[in-house]
Amino acid sequence: PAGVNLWGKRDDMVVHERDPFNAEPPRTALAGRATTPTGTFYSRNHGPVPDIDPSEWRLRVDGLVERPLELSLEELRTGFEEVETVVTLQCAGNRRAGLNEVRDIPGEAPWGPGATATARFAGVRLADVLARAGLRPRAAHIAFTAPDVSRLADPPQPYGGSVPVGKALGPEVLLARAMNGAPLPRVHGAPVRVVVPGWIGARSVKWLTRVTARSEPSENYFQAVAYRVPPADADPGGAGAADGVSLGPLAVNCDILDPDDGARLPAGPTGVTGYALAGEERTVARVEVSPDGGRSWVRADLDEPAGPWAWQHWRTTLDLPAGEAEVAARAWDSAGAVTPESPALLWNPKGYANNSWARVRLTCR
Ligand code: MTE
Ligand code: MO
Repeated sequence: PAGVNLWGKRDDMVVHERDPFNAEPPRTALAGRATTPTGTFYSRNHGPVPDIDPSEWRLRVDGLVERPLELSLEELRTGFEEVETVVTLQCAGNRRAGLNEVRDIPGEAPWGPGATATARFAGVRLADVLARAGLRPRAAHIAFTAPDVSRLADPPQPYGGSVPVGKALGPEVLLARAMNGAPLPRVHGAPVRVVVPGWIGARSVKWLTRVTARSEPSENYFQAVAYRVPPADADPGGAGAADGVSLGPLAVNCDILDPDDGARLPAGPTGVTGYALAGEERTVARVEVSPDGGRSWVRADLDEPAGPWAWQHWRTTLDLPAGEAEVAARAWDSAGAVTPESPALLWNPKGYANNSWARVRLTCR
């Protein structure tokens, strides 16, 4: 059955593409929940979803290591300490729709606010597996490879990417086998995926089969060409794309999750909630919300995060007059970075990393 819930997702997912499967939940489905039910979690795929027999699956660990490894699922499970971390994943294309309003972005889906979500991931630390293999001194990057082949890469190429060794050795980086207390679903990377907290979702490689220690970043299309912010005048996907800056750590971001954009509601005191996420090694310091498109601001109350790598929900009450209202939100992180007002300065040909002020338009009666 080719329904929108083909992959166990809720019926009201916004499906950008069926094959490869790309879908996000409506924003209100993410509101007020520390973790996101798996059926609500966005799914971002560049190729067909592999169907891997767990008993056949092996993880190769090779490259600049003293002892190359080949691990079965059982060896991974029994040979290393089991850990669990609550992690917010965020696609670099989250909120691309806001950049599309500045200038058209051909060839990339107009993702809304829902290409981000939070789950409890369980597995083993990548650092422990790398310690078993023994990194050689020249190892500076850890590359991940998966079997799913994307037709976008020219020539077609399996998915991959890399992170610098300093990040790969962080205790938060997981080879995850479980999500929200259940075995990883197929669409989320079964049997094993990487989870790189605080970095763009693209580095959290699903259906992981190979971990390679290298002196240079991965040459995979999704590291070397895509997931870069090219010069603004570059032809998307064309020769200039690889000149851009490679995206890694997430910048502070913030969005309004309830009420929904376009909602009609009674005038008067109105509860407004959303999330803020500070990337890599930073925390959310402050969230402010505006009832009038950014002319005046109130400070929102921040919930405790479910862990150091998870988003924080915020809430406030605004007194909204009858008529049209634009509610905006902005956030600061612990390094003093703030989400920028306008998406115009952020526009880039692939539409990545929109962290401009969140805005929803409401009609109040
Ligand atoms: N891993 C593989 N093998 N293939 C992919 O297409 N997509 C990446 C990443 N890992 C991808 C992948 C991107 S761009 C994101 S944002 C996350 O997976 C999405 O993870 P999810 O589908 O579990 O939400
Ligand atoms: Mo992504």
